[in-house]
Amino acid sequence: MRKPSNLFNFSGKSLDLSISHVMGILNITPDSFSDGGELMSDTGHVALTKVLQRAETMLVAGAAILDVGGESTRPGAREVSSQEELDRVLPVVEAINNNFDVIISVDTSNPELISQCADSGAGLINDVRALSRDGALSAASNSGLPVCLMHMQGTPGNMQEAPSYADVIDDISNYLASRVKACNDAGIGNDSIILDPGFGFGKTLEHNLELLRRLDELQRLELPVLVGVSRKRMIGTITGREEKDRISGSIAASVIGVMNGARIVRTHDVAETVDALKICNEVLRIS
Ligand code: 7PJ
Repeated sequence: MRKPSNLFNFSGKSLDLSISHVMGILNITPDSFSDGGELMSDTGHVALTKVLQRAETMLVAGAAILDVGGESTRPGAREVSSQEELDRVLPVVEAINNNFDVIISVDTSNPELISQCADSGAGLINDVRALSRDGALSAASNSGLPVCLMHMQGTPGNMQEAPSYADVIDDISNYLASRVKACNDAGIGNDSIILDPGFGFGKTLEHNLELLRRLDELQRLELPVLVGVSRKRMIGTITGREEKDRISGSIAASVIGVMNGARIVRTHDVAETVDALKICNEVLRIS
């Protein structure tokens, strides 16, 4: 029996979240975790032609969403000014929107960018700080866009120093529930919220593994779940591989995430992940 479809509306473009989908990562930064600098020119400007080529490759490979980010959350990364982030991200969102029919997610915590990205064609605000910056909630609410709320313990600068939880799932779901409430109070309804436990953001390897093992418990919040494990340190620690060689490990973790309820997988490696999720989707189709 087929599961009933479950359409989620990304600013006019809908996606059936009864099955899983791939979100391709487009980092417009000189210093991101694993692909920093690839989409910038030698002079530090956005290389739009390269971005559009990468976007097209991801779309042909089956990405449903493209996630555009201009701030590196790598521990110790240089902070970008608000204007610098806008200058990196908005032209890319506009160019993708003008050239392709795809849901564009903007990976940002910056209220200014949150306010402006809808006009450029964004369909989702993806905030690793769960709209906690001053002005972010109201900016998101005013934009009318759906949001992805991610859990992080600490800040990118200190989050890996000594992460600690009473119970990793309870603590994260309590935090996410409090952010959902804050969104609701600001006028963002549950039909516009996606949740993400934030793999690697203030978590030890053991925390990340327990999170993956027990991810289905996040279903208690009754909202779609997104996971991002792509090429992260947890994959490198287990496999002993450098970032570019973590594709198989990342896919294994993503598949576990989807089998435990995740419906969007954020990844650098779209083609490989799309194939893996096709298997998951067929297996999950029979209920
Ligand atoms: C995530 C993200 C994640 C969501 C980054 C990296 C670090 N957004 N942005 N979830 N990670 N929603 O790609 O390794 O896990 S930046």
